[in-house]
Amino acid sequence: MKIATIGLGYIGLPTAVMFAKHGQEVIGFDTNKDVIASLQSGRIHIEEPGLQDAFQDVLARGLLRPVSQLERAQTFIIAVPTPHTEDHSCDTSYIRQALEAVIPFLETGNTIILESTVAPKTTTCVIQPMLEGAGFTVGEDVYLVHCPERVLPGQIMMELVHNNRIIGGVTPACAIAGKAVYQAFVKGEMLLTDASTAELSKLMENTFRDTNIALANELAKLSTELGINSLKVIEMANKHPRVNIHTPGPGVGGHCLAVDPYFITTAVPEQTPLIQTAREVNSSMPKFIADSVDAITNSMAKKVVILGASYKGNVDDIRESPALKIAEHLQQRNIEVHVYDPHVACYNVNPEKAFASADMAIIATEHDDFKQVDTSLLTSMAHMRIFDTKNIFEGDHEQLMYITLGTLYRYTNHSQLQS
Ligand code: SAJ
Repeated sequence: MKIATIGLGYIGLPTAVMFAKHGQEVIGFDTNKDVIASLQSGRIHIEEPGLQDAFQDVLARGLLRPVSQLERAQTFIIAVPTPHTEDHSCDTSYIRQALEAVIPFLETGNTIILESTVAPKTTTCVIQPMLEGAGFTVGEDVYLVHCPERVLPGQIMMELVHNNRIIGGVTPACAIAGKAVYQAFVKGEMLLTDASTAELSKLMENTFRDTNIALANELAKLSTELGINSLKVIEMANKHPRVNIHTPGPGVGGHCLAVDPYFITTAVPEQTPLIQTAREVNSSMPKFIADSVDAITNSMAKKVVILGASYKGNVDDIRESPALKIAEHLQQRNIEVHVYDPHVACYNVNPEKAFASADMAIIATEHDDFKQVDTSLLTSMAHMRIFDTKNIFEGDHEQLMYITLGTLYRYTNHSQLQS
């Protein structure tokens, strides 16, 4: 089978590699010429464990060709970004452009798969009319499927193979065509359904997580006011066999949890008060962290080092990162802020400079690198304080003031956090 993947980002590239690794002829297309040039020279442009080696192998064997000009293929997989517009609704411009690029190469019998996360009904109300406008009858001439990606950055290569896969066909024949494509490597269950159910299932998975994290973040705030350790509360409550409260933190970032719930709320605003409130709670966390810095230091902090720029641990992705929002809040208070992140090139600054004379270090991202901090860096600080919003620090120092979201109440007067 010849497969063309359109969009070679965090999802499209690993997907292309995986098909090639399983013996399919794959072309990878991207409109970004720098990405194609880098891939053609053998270098991937994103950080993902295991991807570079797998990519080099299929490139060398001629199974995957990065191209800047599309060609005919049997299957076209669209994995381009679906950013949110100013009002947070789903911006379909990249998927529409991708489909326009595909249409001239389409032939009877081809399968078009949309992997990008989209608002409910996008496949049938946006994509299907474009194909029909080009003269194809979906379900007869060509097969249209929404097959949302569900992999977790950091373990994409494993999850692509082993996760269950939702295969949403516009017609039952489309779903069967989609299954035939993914059975090249998917070992998880393949769940055949219609396209709209697939779209909303994907959105609700991330909305479930976002809402649960909002509950944990609200718990962290209310426990700080009550003088109770929220992390201990979660530990206790989660011993119940049917309870799984997620973990509080500096907010929710990335291009999934912080974005997908809005695709639902903007589609049906009247019916989504809970989802909207959860988003507000999570979006309030960077300011809560900045307020906490003021409360802990009696608004005396002049310099703060933020450990981590990416939205989660051990990845280089800074999209919607709460760490960078904390930095903005602190800067607005005239605090000198240094963001240090060894995983993100533009924040891989000199740690000595970042720590020197700092009044506090905030662990905002759970990189393994931050489980320990060199004693020389700690002792170079003006005040040896670590505010560990991720509860990962394993080091110690007799002069260290170590604060988590669970123990924050010991270091603050709650009235300072009520703004
Ligand atoms: N976070 C918390 N507390 C938690 C868990 C996460 O504050 O208990 C924060 C993280 O720090 C991060 C954000 O939430 O800022 C999102 O992280 P994540 O690890 O939950 O998820 P993503 O965005 O990297 O990946 C999610 C996954 N979705 C689910 O687990 C339902 C992944 O499977 C999806 O493929 C991905 O979204 C996507 O592309 O939609």
